[in-house]
Amino acid sequence: MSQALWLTLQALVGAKHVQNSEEAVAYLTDRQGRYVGQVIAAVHPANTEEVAAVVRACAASQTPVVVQGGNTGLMGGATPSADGRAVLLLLDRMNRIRAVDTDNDTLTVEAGCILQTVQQVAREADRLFPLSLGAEGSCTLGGNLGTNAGGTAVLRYGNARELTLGLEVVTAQGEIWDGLRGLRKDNTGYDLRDLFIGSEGTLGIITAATLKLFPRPRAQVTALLAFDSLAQAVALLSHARSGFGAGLTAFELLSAECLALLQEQFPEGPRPFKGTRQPWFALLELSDNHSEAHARETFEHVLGEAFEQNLLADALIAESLSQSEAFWQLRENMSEAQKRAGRNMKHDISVPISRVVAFVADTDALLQQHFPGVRHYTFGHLGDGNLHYNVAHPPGSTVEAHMAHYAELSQLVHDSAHAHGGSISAEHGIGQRKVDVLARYKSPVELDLMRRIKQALDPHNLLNPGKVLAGGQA
Ligand code: S2G
Ligand code: ZN
Repeated sequence: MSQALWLTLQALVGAKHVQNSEEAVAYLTDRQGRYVGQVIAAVHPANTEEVAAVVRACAASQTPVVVQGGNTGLMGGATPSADGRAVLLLLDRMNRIRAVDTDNDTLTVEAGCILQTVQQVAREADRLFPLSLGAEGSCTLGGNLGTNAGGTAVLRYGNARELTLGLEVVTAQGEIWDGLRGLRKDNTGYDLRDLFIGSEGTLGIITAATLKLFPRPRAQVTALLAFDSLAQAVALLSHARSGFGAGLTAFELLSAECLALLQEQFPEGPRPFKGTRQPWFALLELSDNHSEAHARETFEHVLGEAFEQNLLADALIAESLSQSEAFWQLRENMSEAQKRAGRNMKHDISVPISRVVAFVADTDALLQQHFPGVRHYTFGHLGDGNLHYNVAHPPGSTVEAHMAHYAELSQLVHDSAHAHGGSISAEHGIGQRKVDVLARYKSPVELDLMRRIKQALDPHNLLNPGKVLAGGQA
């Protein structure tokens, strides 16, 4: 069967665009090296019609299809299983910019476009496409939409879902849904677009999207702030929200341990607040549509009030673009800094902002009680209530010994987030990493509704089986 399918796939996309597992090895391991898959074939279709034809051929032979963008995900959502039954669909050749409409402020791109390219195309049209995250140099728009990616500008612009107006999707049956409408208002039946976004390739294959474009800010002011407590940082966030309004673009938290790790792993990087003992820091950014002078005046006014109200301990305002970029580089180096220091237990939780302080205090205490000495690296998108609550091995222990407790320790973290009214996955999705724990935090009604949607759209469980919802592997 797989030989016949192999030949069919070659006929559909061209022999040189069909690879076996050995040739496709680079695509078969997830970014963190946790999952290794096997495939019947890895195919690189040139366009949506070829994607649809490949899906129809796989459906005819009941062959699972796993779609992959830039392979930058952290939950193993785009890695096929080791049973070798699936076809891996790689959208790297589908990277066309289909339309730029500055009057409608929309941009239509194919799923294989690298996020950084989409940002660049928007810039060249004197617009902003605001989705921004550490992996933007290699992640693709399709993957961003598949996981409803967040990143550092959610505070002002929202997740990938809020940035998307239309979609083109290939269904599990190999039909093409052309929903590439650039409409900001369209109330005509169920919202299929928002259903497919965030479904991680399990309901349909996103092949193109019509995205919102925004005015490019005339000026931005970035500062690195120091706090005597997390509660003070949360209070400052609230003050900045009311002072900056929609101009508040980012509020990224870093613990002192994170700052120390960054300086240890990137000794050539900036060493802000050298010698101070504050436990918490944050990167604050204001975007302004008037002028540099207006931005600066607003920023200094709001910060002056904050100092008067003792809402922060210290502030470094970037005096130049390069200093602002250095502050951002500090934040974006967090992933690499952790990687250089050795694997740790990553958590991508969200809680209501009003519960952040309690969540961190309770969970830190809980972990120290059960796993004395573990090291906390807590950072992330405080403005969205989304923390990367990462935990590294205690001094004197090893990564292997520490990671052996992943399930137990992560359950404590996830239970704590749940107890504080939060989520076990704020932006990274479920993938295969969290499939087995999802049922612990979702009601039977919610799980059953999701299963019924999956059953309706992909009754043979051929699209990315084993991801998001438990059941079946591919
Ligand atoms: C970020 C990266 C994941 C991690 O930097 O915002 O999404 O925990 C994270 O390193
Ligand atoms: Zn993040």
